[in-house]
Amino acid sequence: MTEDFSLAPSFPGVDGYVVNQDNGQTWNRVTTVGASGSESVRIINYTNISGQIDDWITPSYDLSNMTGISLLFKVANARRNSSSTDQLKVDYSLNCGETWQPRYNKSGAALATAGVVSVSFVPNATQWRQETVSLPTSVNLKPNVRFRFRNVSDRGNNTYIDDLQITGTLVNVDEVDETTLGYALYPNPTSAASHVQFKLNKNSSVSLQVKDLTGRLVREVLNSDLGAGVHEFDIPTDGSGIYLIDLSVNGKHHIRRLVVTQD
Ligand SMILES: [Ca+2]
Ligand SMILES: [Ca+2]
Repeated sequence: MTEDFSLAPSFPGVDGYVVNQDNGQTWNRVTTVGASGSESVRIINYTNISGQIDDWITPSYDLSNMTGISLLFKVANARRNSSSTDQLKVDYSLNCGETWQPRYNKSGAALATAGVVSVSFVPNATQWRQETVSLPTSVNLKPNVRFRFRNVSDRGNNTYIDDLQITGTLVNVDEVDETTLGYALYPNPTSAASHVQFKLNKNSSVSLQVKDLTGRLVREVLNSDLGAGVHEFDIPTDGSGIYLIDLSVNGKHHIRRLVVTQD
């Protein structure tokens, strides 16, 4: 998904909002300049009040089918003078903004893309910088992720944001099913019996088979219809070696390797 702010409803977004404590300068969508097209999001620090904090809380994004997630955006900023320290921070929240985790924080020369500009800054095409903010694995597969763009003004010069993008690896349906399934195999490695646990959200046709590495059936533990809920089965030992524990739910196979070490 990419947001180029070309359409008016894109900012602050359907369930996004702006926090502007002093009711003065704050984040706004502009239609006069952008890294893409002629639209972007801007805060005018040039006439802002030093120390003021303004937040844009983005809409919530459904990342329940994505892993290895990064937030990308383009930024443009100039310093009013060589001591200006306007700041841009980006945080994320997995609980609708109850708590925020910091992920990006630049100010002064590190934030600037155009050096020192003594008039109210408007970027040209070469004065945008691509930013890539990688997100931790705790964000993977989360259905409700918000970002907070926080401007802390030093009454320096203007900051612009454009081309907000969330990238990652789309996981296939099987993997999402597997997360729901909560397929656990423990202990592993084991010297004795092992256990399989999983959860069904509806009545399902289930088989549980122990196979060797060539895929040959060693033992069938289960082959029946099971109801919704958590199920647990013992896997008896069949001697030292590596086994494939094949849990099939309604024809979809979920395979784990089990290492057995016996004296
Ligand atoms: Ca403000
Ligand atoms: Ca744009």
